[in-house]
Amino acid sequence: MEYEYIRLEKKGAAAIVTIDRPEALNALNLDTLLELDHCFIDLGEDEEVAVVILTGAGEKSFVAGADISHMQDLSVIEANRFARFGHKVLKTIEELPQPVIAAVNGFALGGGCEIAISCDIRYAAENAKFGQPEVNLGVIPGFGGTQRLPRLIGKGRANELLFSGDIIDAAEACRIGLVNRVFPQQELLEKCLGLAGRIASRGPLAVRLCKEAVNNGMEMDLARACRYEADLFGLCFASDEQGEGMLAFLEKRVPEFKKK
Ligand code: CO8
Repeated sequence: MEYEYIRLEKKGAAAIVTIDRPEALNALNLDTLLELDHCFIDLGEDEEVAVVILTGAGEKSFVAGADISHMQDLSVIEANRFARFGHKVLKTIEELPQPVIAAVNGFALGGGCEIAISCDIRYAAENAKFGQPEVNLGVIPGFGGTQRLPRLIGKGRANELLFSGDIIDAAEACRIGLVNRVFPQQELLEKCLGLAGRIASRGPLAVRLCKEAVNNGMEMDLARACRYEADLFGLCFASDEQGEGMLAFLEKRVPEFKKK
């Protein structure tokens, strides 16, 4: 499929998806969401891709939210449908078999903050800004902000951002656990690619099972989640990967993992 609002590029084992609507600070309209959905479904099937990096075009904005001009005249039914489709796309990203790193290179507001939160790891540029300003528009977040944000940073801190619509800088976002690390803008992609490279060199099945264990386990009570982890741990022993990883350790060499 030819994309109009996103770009897909591959660098080694990493795929870089860039949301590319700089004229609207990369705001998410329906077509952009449709393209993201299609692209991430394809990437999930792509055995050559070990890690995906999601970023925005330019140096000013990651994603400045859902497209307000698209939402302005929606009916109740259409708004509900738009929000549901947004949820579907973010779920596709969240449940992608491979890890997804958000390279937050500027504004991550509203739907932009929500799409970053649907990724597994967030690295931010020093100029990045985060917030859920929907209450300024007379609406609530519709792409999971009231749900994923409190799960990520805790209810009290999430409520403060959600009720006030305050915008916070990258350092504050890092302090409250909304982003993992902050880098100068020029280093952001390189740092994300560095992390992607380290992840890609590890046991590919083990990395995927870690993601499944964390995501699914967090929806269970601790006892069930630990049993689930034990099941996945056992599953590792059905793969060549565990044999090679442990043998390499005992032979004091770097393991040579096959692609998934
Ligand atoms: N939607 C559409 N266009 C946008 C958006 C947006 N979210 N953000 C920026 N733009 C456009 C501007 O309209 C402007 O276009 P033009 O040049 O044609 O006037 C262009 O991008 C540049 O923006 P600014 O001139 O405003 O740039 P500034 O540097 O002055 O300001 C800001 C940057 C602070 C990011 C400012 O643009 C802003 O406040 N944007 C809106 C941020 C926002 O409120 N985001 C949340 C949107 S709501 C949302 O995401 C809900 C998600 C769930 C939806 C559920 C479905 C029903």
